[in-house]
Amino acid sequence: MHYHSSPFSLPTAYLLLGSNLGNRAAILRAAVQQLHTSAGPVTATSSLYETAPWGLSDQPAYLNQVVQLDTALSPEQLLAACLQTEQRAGRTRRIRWDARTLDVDILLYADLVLQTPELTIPHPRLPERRFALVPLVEIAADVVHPELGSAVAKLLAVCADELDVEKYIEPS
Ligand code: A4P
Ligand code: MG
Repeated sequence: MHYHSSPFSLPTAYLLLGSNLGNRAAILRAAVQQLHTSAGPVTATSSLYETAPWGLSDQPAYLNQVVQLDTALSPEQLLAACLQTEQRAGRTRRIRWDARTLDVDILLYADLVLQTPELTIPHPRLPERRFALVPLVEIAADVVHPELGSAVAKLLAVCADELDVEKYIEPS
């Protein structure tokens, strides 16, 4: 398969990490370490952001972070690595959009557009969510959304989401 990356470089993927249960910052830190080992070298991480819950509002605030990595895994293998990292953080699935110790979603995978029952890339709700766009733009403002043909900074500029997204300062 060919992903239009340069001949000697691995595809670059962007993952969104989210946690709203437990020691959220520690859970995200451990997840970045694990993904570095299981999915490929992490080449950039955004700040942590504290974000108001989107979808089901009656739940605690999230911490969200975007991670950039170079990966030798296929999209399906990368999803498996994401799910394994969630499981190690003690994720239990109850209802959609419910509180969770860790959620790891694939936002972008090089310039791939893919839709299967298990996996949609780019993440279908990325353009509607400031909690994903703000950290993504912090580290990769010029990356182009391959379906919409716009830089992610442009998607953020026109995003109608008004929920709070604030940089998170860890209590010392
Ligand atoms: N799946 C399909 N495409 C992808 C992809 N690009 N990346 C499938 C990851 N997974 C993908 O996910 C269900 C299945 O989606 C996966 O097994 C995979 O096969 P899930 O994590 O079990 O379910 P979920 O997360 O509860 O549901 P959903 O619809 O994926 O929710 P979202 O869109 O992930 O939203 N508010 C704030 N502030 N911050 C958040 O991080 N997150 C959510 C979850 C809701 N509200 C939030 C946040
Ligand atoms: Mg998910």
